Amino acid sequence: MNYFLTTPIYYVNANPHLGHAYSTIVADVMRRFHLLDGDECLLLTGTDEHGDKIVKAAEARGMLPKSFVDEMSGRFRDLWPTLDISVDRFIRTTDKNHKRSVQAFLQKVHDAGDIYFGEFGGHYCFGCERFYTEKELENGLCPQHLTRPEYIEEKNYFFRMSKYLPWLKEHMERHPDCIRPERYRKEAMAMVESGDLEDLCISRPKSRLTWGIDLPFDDGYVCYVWFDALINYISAIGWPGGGEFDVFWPGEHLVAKDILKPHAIFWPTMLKSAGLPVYRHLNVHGYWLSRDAKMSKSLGNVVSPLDMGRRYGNDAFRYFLLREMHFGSDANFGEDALVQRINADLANDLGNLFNRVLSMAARFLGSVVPPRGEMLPRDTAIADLAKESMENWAQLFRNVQFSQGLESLWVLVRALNKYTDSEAPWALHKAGETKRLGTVMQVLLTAMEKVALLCWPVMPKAATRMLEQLGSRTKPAKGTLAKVMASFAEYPPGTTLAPSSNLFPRQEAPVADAAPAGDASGKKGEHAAPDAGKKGGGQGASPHVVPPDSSGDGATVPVTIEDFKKLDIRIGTIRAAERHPKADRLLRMEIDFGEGRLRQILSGIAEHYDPKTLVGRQVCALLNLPPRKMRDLVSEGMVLTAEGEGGVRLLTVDGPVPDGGVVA
Ligand code: ME8
Repeated sequence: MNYFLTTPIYYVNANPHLGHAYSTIVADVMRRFHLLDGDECLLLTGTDEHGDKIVKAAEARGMLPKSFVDEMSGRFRDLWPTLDISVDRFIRTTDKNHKRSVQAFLQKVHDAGDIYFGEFGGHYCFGCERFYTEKELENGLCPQHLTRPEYIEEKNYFFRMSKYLPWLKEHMERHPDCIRPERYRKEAMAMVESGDLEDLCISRPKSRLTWGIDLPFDDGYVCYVWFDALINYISAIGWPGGGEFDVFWPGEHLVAKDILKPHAIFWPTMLKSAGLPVYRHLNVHGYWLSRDAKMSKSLGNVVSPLDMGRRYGNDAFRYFLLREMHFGSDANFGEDALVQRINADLANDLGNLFNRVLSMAARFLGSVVPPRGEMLPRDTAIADLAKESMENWAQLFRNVQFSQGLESLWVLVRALNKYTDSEAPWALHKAGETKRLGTVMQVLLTAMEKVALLCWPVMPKAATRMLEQLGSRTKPAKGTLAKVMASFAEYPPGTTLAPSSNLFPRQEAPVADAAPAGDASGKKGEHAAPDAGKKGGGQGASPHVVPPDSSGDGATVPVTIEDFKKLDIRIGTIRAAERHPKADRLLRMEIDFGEGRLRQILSGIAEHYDPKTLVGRQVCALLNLPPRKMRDLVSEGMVLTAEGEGGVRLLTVDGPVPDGGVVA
């Protein structure tokens, strides 16, 4: 199938911010997903360069509109590749071809008898570039910009939009998924049914504004910026005149709810009047909020997408945006939440899976994939789960439910970590059960290759690295999804694997970010805190010293010496150590802190240390934590560790210290 997707074309009156980046990243994710799904894809974005507010912004910079829009448009165009977004077409409304299309469109609608000349007065918001009715204003202010609109009265051209409203109503009824999620179709339907919609004023007299496209039938007027802008979706693919238009139209659009009305009401009626088919889907997302207010240029509370991409890596940033926002609802942007997601989902779940499996393959198999032996029911259960999880993922991505789609993929990631725990390849290796070890590693690698491919739409670079680390021959390309979903075949024996993997280093919490995370519709706290029981943080497991972060700015949370003194960190000697009988990753230690008794401490270091080698060693531990039960055993503190190249290492002292010695 041919798949044509558009983002809004962004106003060039200010720099791109997180909201623009989100829409364009989502569009890139959808394009990549459809490519894997076998579609011929075309992604269009661009800039909206006409209208009053662009002129005002240019004046404020002391520039002519043309040089101003040239510079600003370039900022948008150049940003997308730096966020790993692959754009196929970039349109500017000042392009000659676009102007020609707009004039052809206007003429067509005029010829159809759908444009008339009349007098009009209304409340005009320069920010929105549109008239508001009294009813639409909130306390006399524009609901988007919270500014007072200007009352303007003038003679103008009008598009007979009201003529097409009964048709539009029927169209929306006949195509229940034309606007999704459903709540926005309902909202659009309510607008149509309200009886408040009037004909659309589509011109501005040149006496007031010259920065626009001339009306073909009256050179005293320029075209209203929204009428001009919407036509970009077809001018960019060659309308009128065939070419890509014939191949790719009807396409689908992606917008935020701020511009629902022009896309749900103006645009389909314009297309109908011009005798053109309506888009397939209008996909509408919510707002990124910053401290509970819509992030917007005019409110000045914006987050720079480039900063976030640089600080945390594009893949992690993109993952966060797609996972955190339930498509259609609002979400608060918080750097704290971003760090939590990176640590929980990417470092603890996905990154850990790759690192432990590849490290074990290096240690036990010389990084060469062995053949697969007999599949036991617990192995086929993983194959079944992989199939189910991939099918759910694909269905949810098709329906623009990205957060849920990622969650269904993570069901598999987490199951693979559990499978590793329960099959304990290290124990199989020790017991010399080579065949079974081969099968377990095979199951893991086959499933991990699928996970890597499915990560590609959201995290293209990390997914490519994962596939490389797996020595995979699978390439993310047109139609790959069907091949990967078709079977759970043996992973090619003899493949050489990377010896280890460090895809997503753990991140530290940002310095000061009070913004709460979660869904602004009220569903807060959706993001999981790093799960102490799984690995990593938390008492009894190991709080790792974070390895130096190449992408980060090295920021830490400042504390006072008083804060530090609250921590009771001491040196003790390990008197006994053994594996936790019920948790493969945990070791149980009895440690002497000179208290006249031994303390039991559990730590998630079983993969990295043979318990026998630990007895007699001195370690550092944090003691004043409340006791915590982990798989039936109580841990009375937490030994400190650091994450090194070859795995987790215990913190110790470089000479003997009396047990109970205070770390200060
Ligand atoms: O409206 N959260 O341009 P625009 C999520 N030129 N998305 C956001 C956002 C936020 N806080 N802020 C902006 C225009 N966006 C017109 C469009 S289309 C024919 C003409 C994104 O620069 C979102 O996609 O104001 C929203 O719809 C768009 O930017 C508005 O961009």
